[in-house]
Amino acid sequence: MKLYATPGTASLAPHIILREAALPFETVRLGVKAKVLPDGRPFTSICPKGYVPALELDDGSILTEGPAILLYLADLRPELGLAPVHGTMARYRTIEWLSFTASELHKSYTPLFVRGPSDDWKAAAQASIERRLAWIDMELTDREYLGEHFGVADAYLFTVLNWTQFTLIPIDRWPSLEAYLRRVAARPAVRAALRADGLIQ
Ligand SMILES: N[C@@H](CCC(=O)N[C@@H](CS)C(=O)NCC(=O)O)C(=O)O
Repeated sequence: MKLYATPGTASLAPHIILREAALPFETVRLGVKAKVLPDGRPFTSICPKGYVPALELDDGSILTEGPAILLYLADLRPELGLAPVHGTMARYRTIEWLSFTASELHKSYTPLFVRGPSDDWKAAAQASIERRLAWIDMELTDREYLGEHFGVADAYLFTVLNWTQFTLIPIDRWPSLEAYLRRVAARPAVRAALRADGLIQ
């Protein structure tokens, strides 16, 4: 498999799961702005959506959308429990978290990182993120991970929460959230992914 990835972006989540599951993969690194393949073709020639993460499967087909990629990878190694078994309530809870992270959190960060949005828009995005962080902090009060143990929803939530350090949002306002970030960041596979992406030394 090939993971098309841009360091520091949402592609960190499947990168973490590939390493947690010890699956064989190679990474194709793309720039933040110019997404050009190593052979010079535009990334859109193989992935018309033009964004990461994208996973090239062994049959050459491309799977996109972070939550779909994460569940696909977890299901390749079901014995590891990175996603709960099909048909269980725990599986739906995982999908609930993935969906929340994608639609309520991930995209709220975008106005904080790109040029163009007005100050009002940025302030509204930040206020929305802060409301979500306060709720997540409450949810994490008495648990280590989102499910019974570390899984795909944690990889995605960690990836997005990790962007908070590049904003003016003071994460130490939410102690359970801060502790959760430290806990996930300490996992060997997460450290390896962060290191490979140049995000830590
Ligand atoms: N809906 C996509 C969104 C992925 C996404 O927002 N990717 C960003 C990086 S965090 C990206 O590659 N943006 C570049 C672009 O849209 O051109 C998913 O859930 O995977």
